[in-house]
Amino acid sequence: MKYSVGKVAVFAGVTVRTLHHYEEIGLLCPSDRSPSGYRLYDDADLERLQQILFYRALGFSLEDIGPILEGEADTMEHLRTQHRMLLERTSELQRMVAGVEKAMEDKMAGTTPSPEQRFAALTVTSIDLPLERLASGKVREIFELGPDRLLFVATDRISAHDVIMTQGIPDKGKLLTAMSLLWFDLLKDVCPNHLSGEAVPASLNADLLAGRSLVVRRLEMLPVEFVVRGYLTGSGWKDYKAAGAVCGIPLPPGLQESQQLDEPIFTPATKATTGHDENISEDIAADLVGPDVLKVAKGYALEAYRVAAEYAVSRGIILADTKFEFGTLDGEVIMGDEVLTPDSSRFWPAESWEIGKTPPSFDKQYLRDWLNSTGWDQNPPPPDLPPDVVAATRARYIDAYEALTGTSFDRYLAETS
Ligand code: Q0Z
Repeated sequence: MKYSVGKVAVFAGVTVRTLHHYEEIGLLCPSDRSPSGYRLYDDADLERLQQILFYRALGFSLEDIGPILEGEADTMEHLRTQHRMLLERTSELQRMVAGVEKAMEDKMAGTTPSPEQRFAALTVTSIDLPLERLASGKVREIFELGPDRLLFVATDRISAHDVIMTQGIPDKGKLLTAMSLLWFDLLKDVCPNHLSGEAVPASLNADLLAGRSLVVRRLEMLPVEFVVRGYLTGSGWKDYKAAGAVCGIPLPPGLQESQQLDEPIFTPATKATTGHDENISEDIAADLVGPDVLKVAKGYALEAYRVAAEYAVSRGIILADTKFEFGTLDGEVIMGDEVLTPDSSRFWPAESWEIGKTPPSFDKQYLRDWLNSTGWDQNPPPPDLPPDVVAATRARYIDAYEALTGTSFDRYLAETS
């Protein structure tokens, strides 16, 4: 099989520009041209690219990778550097070991992995940094940079039915980070946010973090989720069916599932450390964070929802509901965490919205449908995701990003890596 430069870029999660650059510096020259002169990469080229990306992920410079691949990395200095880097990144190596073992199996069985399988090991599902870990979630990790700065990192992990899948979705963390940045920018006149605007310290391994990490101000987080709902779905629909109200807010009778509410409502929830968040009344939320802080954060959340939903609808997307998190710093209420990502919000393609039905999840429906088809009982361990499920899910995240931003994800990659 021969692959065009565009295909290879998508498979490997690099830009076409990067591939051209590798060719210019003589690191990776595609073996063939199509009759019309386009570059064509064969499996030997992909194998070399795979090795280049492994070494790059390990922090080697492009100048060093050529000689390493040609087998000339035998100076003591080289070895010392390698030794230090390998020790620093044990978990990353374990991931790569699994990838190499799979490649060896394929070689011995005489099978050629699909491009998707070949590059699956480049997905970032664990982050190991020489920093204290402040928190570790299903998808995100927070590290301490200093007394008043944190490093907020989005991995490529994905969960379904509250279980983290063994395989990640390549670039998912970058896509979610890009979306958060778009919204923080759009909401900058609504409320202050935790972005510090500072670059990730150069001493950290930039390749793994590029495009998926943010330096943020350390806040005193409020123990309440600031959920805003414009449509009746999920736990809001469940509570309404049971009690005719959500978080103590009575709603008119006769509403149907997925129906738009007359006005968006603020429906606070507690952050459960295990299991699911629990909807609470505004009075209980006021007890937890104080009435003055609650009033400010609630106002920010409702206005942020309004601005975001208006923007989304202009791009053909319904923002059904979303969850904000706030913290305080020197008495000021500040928006933190990730904002308006598919992990914290329900986005519906406007054309798939139908009153009385649950629209399919923009990002995870393909994965959920596949998981259901396997008969998995939703307890760990989850089944291994086949490459087509990973690829289809990645495509949905890219669709969501491109629909929301109107810009190509390739461009974001080129600008952040
Ligand atoms: C947010 C969380 C997790 C992701 C702590 N700016 C901030 N200052 C202080 N604390 C936080 C933030 Cl964003 C903070 N979380 C929630 C946990 C992964 C987000 F494990 N925890």
